[in-house]
Amino acid sequence: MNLAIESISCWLVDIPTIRPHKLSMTTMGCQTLTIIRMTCAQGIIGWGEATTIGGLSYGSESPEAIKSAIECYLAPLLCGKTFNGVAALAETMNASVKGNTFAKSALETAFLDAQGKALGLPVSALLGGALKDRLPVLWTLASGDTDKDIEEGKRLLEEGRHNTFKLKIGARALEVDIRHALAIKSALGSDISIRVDVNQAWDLTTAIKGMTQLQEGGIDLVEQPTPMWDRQSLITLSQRFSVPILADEAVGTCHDGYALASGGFTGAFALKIAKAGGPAQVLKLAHVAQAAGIGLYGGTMLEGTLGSVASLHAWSTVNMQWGTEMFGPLLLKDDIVVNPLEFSHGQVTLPQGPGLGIEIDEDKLCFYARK
Ligand code: MUC
Ligand code: MG
Repeated sequence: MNLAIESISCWLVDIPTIRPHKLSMTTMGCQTLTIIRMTCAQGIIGWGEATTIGGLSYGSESPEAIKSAIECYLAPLLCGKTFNGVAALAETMNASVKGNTFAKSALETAFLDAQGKALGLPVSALLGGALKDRLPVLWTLASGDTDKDIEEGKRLLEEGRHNTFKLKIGARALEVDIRHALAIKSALGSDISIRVDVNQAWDLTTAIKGMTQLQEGGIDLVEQPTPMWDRQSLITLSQRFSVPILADEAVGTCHDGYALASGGFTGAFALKIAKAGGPAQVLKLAHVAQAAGIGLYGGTMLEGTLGSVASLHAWSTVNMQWGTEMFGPLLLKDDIVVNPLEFSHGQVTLPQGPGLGIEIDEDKLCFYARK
C-alpha cells in the first residue's frame, strides 16, 4: 500500500533502570531510547525506536549519532517520497547511507507501524503473519553480585514471571565468573535454564577453559564468548563443545549469518532488529539461519516497549527455538507508552491492534526527552 512520508521528528529519551545492569563492557544506570515519529499523508503516524547499550561501549552507533543520521541524512531522503512497502524504503536508504542499521531500524519500524495502521493490520501480518501471540521471554540477572542475583532469580521464579535466566559474565577473572554462574545454577535448580553472555570478553584459550567448566556445570547456552571479528573462534568452539554457542555481536545482517553458516558454525543466532536494520531486514537473517539449520533467538538491545514490540512482531513470524529476551521494558523505571506489555508465566503477549498495536504517551515522551 502506497504511503507518502511527510515529516520525521526525533527525540533522545533518557529513562533510569530499576538497578545497575552490569555487562562486560559497561554498567548501565540509565537507558537512552532514540524515538522517532513519522507523519504520513492523511495524518497517519508511525513510531519507531533505535536503542543501543552504554553509549558507544557496545555498538558503533551512539544515541546521538543515530539521531543525527536520521535528522541530517535519512529523513531528508525519505520525506516527500511515497513508498509501497519496506523493500522500497530499504532500497532508498541503502542506496545513499552505508551501515547505520540502528537508525534504519527505527525508520523501518515507524513505516511498518504507519502502514499497518493505514491497512488496519498488525505489523506481524505485514511480515508474514504471526504463528503465535505469546512468546517466551527470559530475564537477565546482572546486578554484579552473586547473592543478589540468586535472590532476584528466586523472587522472579516465585512470582512466576520468568523461568529462564541469562547471566552477564566476562568482566571479572575467569574463575570468579565460573563460580558465579555455577552458584546461580545450583541455587535456582537443575530444571531452570541458565545461559551466560560473555559479550566478547574471552580469547579462544580462555573460552575453551571456561566453556569446559560451564558445560560440566549444566549451563545451557554460551553467548558470544569471543570477539565479534573472530569468526573462526566462534566456529571452532561451536564444533568442539556440546553446549551450544549463541552468536550475538558477530551476527547482525544476513551476510554475517551466511558467512558463519558457510564457515561451519552450529548453534544459534541472536536476532536483533537494530543490528539488521529493522523488523523486516532481520527476517532475512532468520531465513538464512533456517536454511542452514541454525537455531533462532529473539535478542534485545534493552529497548523500551516500542522497540521490544517491533521485535516481537518479527519474532512472532518464525519459530524461536531458544525463545526471546524481550524484557527491556521491565528493566526501565518508566516508559513512554500508555499500556505496558503483559509479562507472565515466562511469556509476553504480542499486542494485537493495527500497526505495532501500542499507543505512545506523548506527555511522558516530553517529560523524559533530553532538552
Ligand atoms: C546482549 O549482549 O545480549 C541483552 C540482554 C541483556 O541483558 O543485555 C543485552 C545485550
Ligand atoms: Mg549478547
